[in-house]
Amino acid sequence: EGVGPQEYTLIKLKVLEPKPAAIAHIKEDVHLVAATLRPETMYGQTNCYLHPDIQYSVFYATEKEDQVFVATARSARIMSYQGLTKENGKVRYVEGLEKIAGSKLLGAPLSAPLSHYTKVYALPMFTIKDDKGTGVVTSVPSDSPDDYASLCDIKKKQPLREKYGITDEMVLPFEPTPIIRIDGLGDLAAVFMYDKLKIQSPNDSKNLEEAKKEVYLKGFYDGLMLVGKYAGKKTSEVKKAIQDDLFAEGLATKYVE
Ligand code: A2H
Repeated sequence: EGVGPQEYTLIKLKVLEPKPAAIAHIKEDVHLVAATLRPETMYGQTNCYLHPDIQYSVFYATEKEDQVFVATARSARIMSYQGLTKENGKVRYVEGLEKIAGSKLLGAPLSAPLSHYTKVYALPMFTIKDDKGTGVVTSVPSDSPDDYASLCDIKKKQPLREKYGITDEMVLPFEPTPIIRIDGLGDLAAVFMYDKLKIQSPNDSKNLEEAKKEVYLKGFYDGLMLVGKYAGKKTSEVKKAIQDDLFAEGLATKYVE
């Protein structure tokens, strides 16, 4: 980390109806854009995370400005230098929405590319950093201990759901999907390590670090795809192909920072 440029895949999670009140008037398709290093895990998306207290920007994307993206202002500026907005180096915001707190977008129904759930929801995550990626993190609890820890937390805490207007239907039906098999860690590697280390909270950073070390390294190279077009192949072999498929269908775009 911190050494040279990091290349991410930006996954476009389209906001479905009913849209949150603050963005309901927007005519163009609105997408939460999540930065991931693991496009091959997108089959396992169960939700998307926003930090309730981070300020996001709502801005026009593409040459034609026929789409709207939601991401931090910092990442929007970077995107504008990578051909993702109409004018190089310029971000045009949707009027009045240069800044909006993540909390105002929580509970939004979303379409998550490749997920087996046809509709997922925007949920709160408190460990999101505002200076990395887009500040939007798509959640794959089968293969990310951080994502699983936050999902468990929201499932456990009814008052937390209530505080952010999250209904039970937006959380309780969603379970980690077996998408990648890892030798010694099974088909739900993040869940396996979470249980093994008896992790109780998204703030248990020491144990989460250990869980991530195990899951990420093995998952990145030697994971066996269990689902989708490339089932039976290794994660390291299919990452690029899955990324290209997402690009070709307009469901993702490249982002470097
Ligand atoms: B990854 P790196 Cl299944 N704050 O995507 C906190 N975490 C963030 C973030 C932010 N602002 N922006 C992106 N991320 C997460 C999938 C995934 C990811 C899996 C397994 C490992 C993994 C599903 N979430 O990342 O510090 C995103 O989660 C392993 C590191 O730039 C993104 O990829 O290396 C990853 O962290 C980028 O972290």
